[in-house]
Amino acid sequence: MNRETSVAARFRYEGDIISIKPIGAGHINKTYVVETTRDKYTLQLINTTVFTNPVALMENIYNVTEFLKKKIAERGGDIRRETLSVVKTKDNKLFYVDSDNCYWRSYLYIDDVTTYQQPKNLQVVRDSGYAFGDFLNMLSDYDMSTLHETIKDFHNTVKRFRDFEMSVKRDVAGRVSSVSDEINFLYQRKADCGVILENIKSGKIPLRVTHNDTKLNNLLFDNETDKPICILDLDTVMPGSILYDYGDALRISGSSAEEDEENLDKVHFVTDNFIYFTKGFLAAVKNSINAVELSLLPFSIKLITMEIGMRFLTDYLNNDIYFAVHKENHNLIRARTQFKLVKEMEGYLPKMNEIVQKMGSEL
Ligand code: GN1
Ligand code: MG
Repeated sequence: MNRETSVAARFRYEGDIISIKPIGAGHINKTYVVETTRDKYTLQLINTTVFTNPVALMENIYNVTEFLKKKIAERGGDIRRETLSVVKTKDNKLFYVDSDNCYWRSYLYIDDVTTYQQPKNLQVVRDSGYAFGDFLNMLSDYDMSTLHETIKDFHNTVKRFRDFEMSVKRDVAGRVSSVSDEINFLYQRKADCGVILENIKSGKIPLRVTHNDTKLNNLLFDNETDKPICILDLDTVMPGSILYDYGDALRISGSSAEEDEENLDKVHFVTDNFIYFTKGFLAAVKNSINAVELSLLPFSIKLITMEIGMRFLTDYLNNDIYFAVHKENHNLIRARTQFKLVKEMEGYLPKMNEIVQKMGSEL
């Protein structure tokens, strides 16, 4: 019996296991789909280098998904398809720890769905804006004091900058001299890092329960309706700003190319996508967003794109120890696409601010 098969046997699955196949495009956890004679399940190996407290992590996910199920049931939705459902182990635990001290978890598999690495049209962009906003609404009355912080300072851009500076100083992989343009690019924008944090500190931006990893491919689209039905990857659901969710989503949904496109001539920030996503997002959060949040929407796209680019560059300098890499210079390639987007966003910022102000006045 191979490793995954013996792990799968520990979970409360209906029927006999037929196959276990790797799926997914995440950079952190390893994911498999398990097919049995009766059903399908997702089996995941939790990356405990990244999530150092998998017990707290699973507690968060279980509590949040149970909460979401209640909300979904109240509005007449399908609780098996509209949120993740944790499948417990045979001894009633939220995870299984194997003999190598690796942590595994499982969910019901949601079938007949599609994920997009890139939005295929403007309707998908708008619908995803609504879906991420709706997720924030559903969790707006979740007691955030009960959430564990699964990764400390996850969107603390100032701290991320310090980590970046440290990686430049240490230069463990001897790569610093070859990326001086990218390093300077970030130094020139150091002052941006504290903007959202300062507004949170002064109370102008409220903390809310946020997703914190709103990549388009974390959204499942129903094959029948082509509408988003479920948000995945709840590992980083924590107190945060809605600007993180909005900005991170447009980092991907606003780009003309994939995150690791090597030809930078193909990488552009698409302003139509910005408009459609924002329309969808604001339709969902119009009753809760405040004026400061609204005014910082365009800036947040730039800031989060810069932050993730900075994390890719930092990992490149640290010898690729955090994000899974699949080719040479993968993290550097990813960093460069992010910086290309940041540059274009900067050119569009005045216009984007104008558009958002207009949309805000029409809410
Ligand atoms: C990681 O897990 P995945 O691949 O959806 C990362 C995000 C980054 C993203 C960049 C826990 O997301 O923060 O934005 O890669 N997740 C974690 O693509 O670090
Ligand atoms: Mg993730």
